[in-house]
Amino acid sequence: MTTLEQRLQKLTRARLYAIVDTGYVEPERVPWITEQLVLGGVDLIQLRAKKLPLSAIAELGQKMRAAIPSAGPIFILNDHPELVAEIGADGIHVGQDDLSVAEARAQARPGALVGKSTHSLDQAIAAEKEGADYIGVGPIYATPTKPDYVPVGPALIGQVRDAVRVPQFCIGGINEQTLPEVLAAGALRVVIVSALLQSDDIPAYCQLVREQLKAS
Ligand code: TZP
Ligand code: MG
Repeated sequence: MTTLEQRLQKLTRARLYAIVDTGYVEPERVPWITEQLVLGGVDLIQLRAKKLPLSAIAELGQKMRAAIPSAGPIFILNDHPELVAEIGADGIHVGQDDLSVAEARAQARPGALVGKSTHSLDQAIAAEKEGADYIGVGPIYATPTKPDYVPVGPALIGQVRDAVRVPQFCIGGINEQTLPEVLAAGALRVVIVSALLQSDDIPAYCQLVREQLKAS
């Protein structure tokens, strides 16, 4: 059994977070993409399926669980805490307009991690106070993956790092070209979505990014 404590330890060491977003990946390809991310050595993998019915999300989640070794990456589900137990996810991720951290924790299985998206310094501080185990901070740059959001810019990274103790994952428009600026701004941990999912060689791309993260 993986406990919350063990998951939190893994989370503290984590640097690279990948999201399997069904806006980029057809459901049939989700298991293969997940295997590629595991091979690449990412630390967290999230399932983000904004437009699929709950039954399809549950099915995809179970397939992803089967592809992610329990000693491997942390497996997070976006948005549906009530499915966390059924798919065997390690945690749940909620946004500003979703359930509170406490509600998400209560609905997910015991020991589940809860992450929360934040888009400003105030939201980052509030998410930590609310009890989030980690926060996402972004979008750092404009991104087609979340087109309606105004980018916060890299300057927010250092402000959040100074104000918040929970792990901060910077997200939005991050790729091998923008990563140096993100790291220079003080980021320790990043989420990469489209650049990873659209790469021709996902394990090699993970390796490249992990080397950049390690060198910082
Ligand atoms: N939340 C803030 S930005 C973002 C999410 C889910 C999308 C990031 O995607 P990409 O493709 O890495 O810019
Ligand atoms: Mg959400």
